[in-house]
Amino acid sequence: MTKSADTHCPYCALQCAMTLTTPAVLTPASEPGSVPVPAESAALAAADATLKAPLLEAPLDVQGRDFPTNRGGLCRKGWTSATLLNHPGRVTEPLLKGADGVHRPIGWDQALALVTTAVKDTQARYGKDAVGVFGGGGLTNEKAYMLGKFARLALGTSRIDYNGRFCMSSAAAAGMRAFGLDRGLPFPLADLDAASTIMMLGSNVAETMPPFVQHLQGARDAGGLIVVDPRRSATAKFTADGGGLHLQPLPGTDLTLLLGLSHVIIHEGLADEEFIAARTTGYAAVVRSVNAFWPERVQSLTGVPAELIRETARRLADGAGKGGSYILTGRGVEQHVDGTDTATAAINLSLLLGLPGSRRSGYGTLTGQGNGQGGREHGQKADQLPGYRKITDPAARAHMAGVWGVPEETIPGPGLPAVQLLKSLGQPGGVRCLFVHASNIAVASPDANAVIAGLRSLDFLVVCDFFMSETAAEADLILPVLQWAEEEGTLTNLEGRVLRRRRALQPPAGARSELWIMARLAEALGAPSTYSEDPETVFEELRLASAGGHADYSGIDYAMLDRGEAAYWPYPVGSTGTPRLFLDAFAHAGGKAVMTPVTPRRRRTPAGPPVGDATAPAAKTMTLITGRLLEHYQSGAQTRRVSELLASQPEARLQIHPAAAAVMGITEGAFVSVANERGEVFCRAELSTAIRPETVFLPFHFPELESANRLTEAATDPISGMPEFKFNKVWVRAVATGLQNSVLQTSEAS
Ligand SMILES: Nc1nc2c(c(=O)[nH]1)N[C@H]1C(S)=C(S)[C@@H](COP(=O)(O)OP(=O)(O)OC[C@H]3O[C@@H](n4cnc5c(=O)[nH]c(N)nc54)[C@H](O)[C@@H]3O)O[C@H]1N2
Ligand SMILES: Nc1nc2c(c(=O)[nH]1)N[C@H]1C(S)=C(S)[C@@H](COP(=O)(O)OP(=O)(O)OC[C@H]3O[C@@H](n4cnc5c(=O)[nH]c(N)nc54)[C@H](O)[C@@H]3O)O[C@H]1N2
Ligand SMILES: [Mo]
Repeated sequence: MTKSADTHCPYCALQCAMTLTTPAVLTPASEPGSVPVPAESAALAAADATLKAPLLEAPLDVQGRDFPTNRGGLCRKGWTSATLLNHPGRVTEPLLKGADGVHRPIGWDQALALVTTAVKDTQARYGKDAVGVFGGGGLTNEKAYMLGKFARLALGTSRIDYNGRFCMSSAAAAGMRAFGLDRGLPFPLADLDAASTIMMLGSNVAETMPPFVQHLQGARDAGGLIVVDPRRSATAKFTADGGGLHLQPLPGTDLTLLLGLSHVIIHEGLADEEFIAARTTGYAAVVRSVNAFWPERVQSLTGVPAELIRETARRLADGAGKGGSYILTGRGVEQHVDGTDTATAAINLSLLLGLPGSRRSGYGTLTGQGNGQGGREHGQKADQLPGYRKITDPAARAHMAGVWGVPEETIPGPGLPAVQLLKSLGQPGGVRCLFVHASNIAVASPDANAVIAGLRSLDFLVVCDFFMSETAAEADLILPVLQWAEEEGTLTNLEGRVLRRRRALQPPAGARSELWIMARLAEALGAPSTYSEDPETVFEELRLASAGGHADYSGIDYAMLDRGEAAYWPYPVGSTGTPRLFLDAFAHAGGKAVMTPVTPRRRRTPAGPPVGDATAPAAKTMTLITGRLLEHYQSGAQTRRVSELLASQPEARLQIHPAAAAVMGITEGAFVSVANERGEVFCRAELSTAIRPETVFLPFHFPELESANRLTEAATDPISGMPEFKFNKVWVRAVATGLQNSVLQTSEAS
């Protein structure tokens, strides 16, 4: 009998549907119960008894499954995802770091006792807030919800935030400001299929969500695909044959460009005045704010030709009157110190055109991580309680105190956003004991050298992971957890649709679910309220907790998700969910969208004098942008362990224009140094006319000497706390052959 399990990909927010099967060449998968269950896994064995499908055996085959977002398609990361389930490098026992710096296995009882002691000692000496928690947008809704509860009630700390701060926070803040609600796409992805015009700003879906591209095909064929990116990215190239447009601005000038587009819309009489009058406020102020941004001026500030700006504006207006127009933003425009204002300018433009709240047009932002959407709704943010409630709102606090059965004053106030939290590590008054769940902050955080120093200055670092990530390598204690195909739960995809993750495999004997870990620790710490280790029970609690909030899941249950019903939040009890938001009203009191005027601020000053070898024959200050390659996921903790992906992209390469490279004597494949006051990266150069000549690009998937985040600044957007990942000044130079050899030796030794 062929056994299979329907689930979704472990990686990005597209959450492609897939089916897992045990390859036929293997002996048939054993029935539940016949898998030897170690005594310590009693809880898991009990959970097995309730499994509806028999468990499979690794290795697993992965097949794409038909679903509205991926329509059977998967990318290379998805196809190879199951190879990590029984990877030899997997951490399968708690590991304690000895005085010699070597991690050695210990039992779970001892591990949990050590954590409990570390928490109690730290808090007795330095107060509750000296214990911190760093979460991740890859956690299921159940785990993200429980992590927020565990931090606030069991640890009693306000110091919890997560990697979504690096990812979605600016677009989320802009969405809240304009619409009163933040759901990445306020419409089903398949709505894009019929659109005439789609403008994508700072989003390279052809590499970051390959199956997404099929939804762009219609607009592309109609000549209506417009990509805004300082690089001729794979997505920008896709526009070419269809007669679409590629706007290639200077990095960090999108806000100005968007004001220019709004200027054309207003001055050419292309604005949807009826919509503006009926459904928005703030129009007059926006008109005033864009007056000074006529196309020729914007050309001089952004490098985008005035005629191209006019043409783009006209195509957006034209598309709105035909099959529909969509404006979509990605990390390229959001990961800036003015990311919230830039996303706001994109929303203002879309409101001028009357796109949001229409059935065939819209604005959206492309959520990134697997549960980037759900992970930002249920309380692992410093300022948030479940259901996308504000932790400072007395009514929200009273509601959660009721659900949790605790006095309201037990719930701490707001904590610190991620970058500030990381800056506080080991500092006086800062965090001294840190829990990390589902983030590789040593590689993925801005100013990574400073973050690594912060991690090393902690009294106690606990990392929950299934691999020895660069962050886990710094930990005093590593707790091995379950991978996607070994756990039950839910995730909320980029459309705000809640999906089921299903268990297909027995986890390795020594690994534990994070719900189990939190439940045991809460018990040991004498925490108030309850901490179930059963995902469905936790989801039932999350339903109550989210009821009445923005992200209301109260009408959703596992049974309906298992039947394949499409559940888009808000989904209050008695409703049928909300595939399309804002059709009748926006979420602000009064129902109108709020247009907030925004204007560019002065960028920070460039990097100082050259660092490193100042005697290099030719060196040049350039703008560094960072981002993604198709083959690797985020910090690379997972995909660098997939041999096929690593073979195809084994190392970081600096993308640089041949004209700029020539000035510095850099040839294809040459070894280069990329440096600024924060750090230095050594890698090979990849010459490409696809990038602007004053700009260089580095992927951030690689560690140590190739780690792009050694160069990024921990400067943040004042509203969202989002760091500046895509506009940093660096000094680029060729590295002499002798030095190259010594750098390579150091890197091999480390
Ligand atoms: N292969 C792969 N796929 C992924 C991920 C991954 O790590 N690898 N991660 C997932 C996650 S969490 C996320 S958030 C998404 C991110 O998905 P994307 O937003 O598509 O990813 P990035 O590569 O970070 O940035 C997109 C583009 O922004 C451009 N850019 C840089 N600076 C600027 C600028 O100033 N202005 C403009 N207009 N563009 C700029 C870059 O050149 C790049 O092509 O991908 C998800 N999917
Ligand atoms: N320079 C630069 N830096 C960036 C970005 C950029 O564009 N440029 N993008 C930023 C963005 S958008 C993001 S989202 C971040 C992401 O960067 P990270 O937060 O580092 O994300 P991952 O690499 O996915 O790290 C997840 C870690 O958790 C583990 N893990 C996976 N699932 C689970 C789970 O369920 N439980 C536990 N406990 N562990 C799990 C994985 O093995 C891995 O070690 O990077 C940010 N950093
Ligand atoms: Mo992200």
